[in-house]
Amino acid sequence: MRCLKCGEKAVINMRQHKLALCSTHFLDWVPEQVDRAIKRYHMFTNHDHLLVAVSGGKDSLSLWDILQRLGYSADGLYIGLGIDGGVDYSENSLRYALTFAQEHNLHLLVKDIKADYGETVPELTIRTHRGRYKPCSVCGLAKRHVMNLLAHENGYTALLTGHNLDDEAAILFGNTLSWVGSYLIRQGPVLEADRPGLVRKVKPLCRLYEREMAAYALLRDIPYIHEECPHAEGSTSIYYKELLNILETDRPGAKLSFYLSFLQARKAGLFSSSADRRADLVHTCQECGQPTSAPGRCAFCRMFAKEEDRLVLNQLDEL
Ligand code: Q46
Ligand code: ZN
Ligand code: ZN
Repeated sequence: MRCLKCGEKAVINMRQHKLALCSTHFLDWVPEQVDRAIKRYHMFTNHDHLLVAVSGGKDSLSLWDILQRLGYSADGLYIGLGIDGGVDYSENSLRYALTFAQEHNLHLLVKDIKADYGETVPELTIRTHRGRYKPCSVCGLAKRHVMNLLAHENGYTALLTGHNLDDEAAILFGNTLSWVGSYLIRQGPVLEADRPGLVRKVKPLCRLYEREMAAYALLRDIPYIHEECPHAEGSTSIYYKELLNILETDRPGAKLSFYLSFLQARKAGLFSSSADRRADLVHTCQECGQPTSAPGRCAFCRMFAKEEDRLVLNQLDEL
């Protein structure tokens, strides 16, 4: 297979675009696609103060690399979740994030959940009602909270995550299977900061396939953590990705069109904004000051409430 642009040997064939490219042209094509998405969805401009959520994986590190190549200046944020899983997962992923930051002369903020709030994600999972059997639910809540809090406190105007098309299509598939209107209305490349205290969240890689991001990291020689989080094993999102991959094999472009058609339908008003549960974020957490849906403490602060408070909250939970 030959590169469509120069005739050299192709390193990747993207059937959904009917496009085969050599290494040089592929490494130019990826940032072009990202820049196009940034502009098409009005994600941010050079005047924004950008913070990239960096996990040490291929997507977030590649995103940071692409932003630098495109001339955007962005800081990174690594959140230590305290996940070991027999593979030192959090420690190793931090190492990759730090190495990348040092090599590229970038600024990385590091926040550790245990050091700052007293418990790791696995410890919280065992203790809390929310976490019982579901580390990802505790983890997701903690990550969203800490990311927003830090971005807000430090004056960042956009928070960037490395979600790729496979991630987005799998989330969309899950939300569609259960028709969760409040999630569907909010899914997209940009989540506006439409409440005081929230920072706008954007996903510049949302149109790029996972395999394209893996190829990019490999060809750019970006060292990253190859292991999946040990808690991801057996997750529904991985199952949905596998299902969508079967579909994609038979019908190249199916994932992309599933996602893009959804965005079009949403733009055309197919989903009612009355389903947006963020409209309920009218209260301010008495502990951390972030927006929340009920008076008193937000879900995150309740999760980390002191022992005596926990007893009361657990009793309330059980009512
Ligand atoms: S890190 Fe956290 Fe993921 Fe691990 S515990 Fe689940 S949510 S799988 S992206
Ligand atoms: Zn070429
Ligand atoms: Zn709070």
